[in-house]
Amino acid sequence: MNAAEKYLFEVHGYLVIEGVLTPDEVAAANAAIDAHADGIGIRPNDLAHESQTLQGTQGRGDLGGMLEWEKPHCEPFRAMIAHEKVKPYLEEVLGPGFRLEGLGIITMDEGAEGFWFHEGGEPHDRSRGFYYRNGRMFCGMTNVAVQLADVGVDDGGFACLPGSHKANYPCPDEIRLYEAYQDRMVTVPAKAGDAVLFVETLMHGALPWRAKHQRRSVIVRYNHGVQGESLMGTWTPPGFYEELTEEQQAVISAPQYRRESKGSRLYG
Ligand SMILES: O=C(O)CCC(=O)C(=O)O
Repeated sequence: MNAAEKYLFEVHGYLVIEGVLTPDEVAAANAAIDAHADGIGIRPNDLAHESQTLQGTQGRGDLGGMLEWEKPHCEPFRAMIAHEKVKPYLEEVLGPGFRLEGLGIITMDEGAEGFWFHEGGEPHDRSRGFYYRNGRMFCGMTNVAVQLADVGVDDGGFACLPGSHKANYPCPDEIRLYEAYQDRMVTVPAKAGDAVLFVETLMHGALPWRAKHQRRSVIVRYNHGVQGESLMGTWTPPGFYEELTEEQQAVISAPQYRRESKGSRLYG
């Protein structure tokens, strides 16, 4: 993560990482989704809430379970969880030993409804925090949205209020519902293969999808190494654990504490 990227991520709460996947890798992921398309669950138009501006003619689609799909279809998604082009960014914002919280695919066909703007730092949720201290950023849940289809300027899809990860006042409902100050929200144009890195505490949602082609976005969720948001009782490895590389295994291991500070020779 270079100095310009760090600056922009700290100020805005998100960043586009270009060219994470090659065209062949995008094609393999899309072929895997096509083969599992009957598993896409279309939501019952429940994400726009009562917003008049986020309404759509149909719900968005959700698809999961990709890490357990049969080979070769699980492979493009297993390759995403500890991707060498993304790891340096996650290490910078989450620290060493960052963990995977989960991943899922969002699909939107033309006319699909948007998603009300949620998160935004208020109320404060310690698993979704963001702060800067001792010369570096510390993030709670952080997402990498790998785009499997182009997102044009007017297509809709993921949108956010830049800088809202540092908000303190409660956000008025008319802003969350995209009924006021709409020009303050930004969508994030990207090419298939690019990834949008964003901290979950950034206020974000989605605008209705306007493009003819299907939106496909793989949301890969991470947290720092000591956070296990949904873990209770004993951690057990998933059935496919032994098929993963060491780096992939590391991101799905149990939460663990790793000392980061080298500020004093006593910590050396
Ligand atoms: O990309 C989107 O459609 C919204 C995703 C979202 O709200 C989330 O990941 O929490």
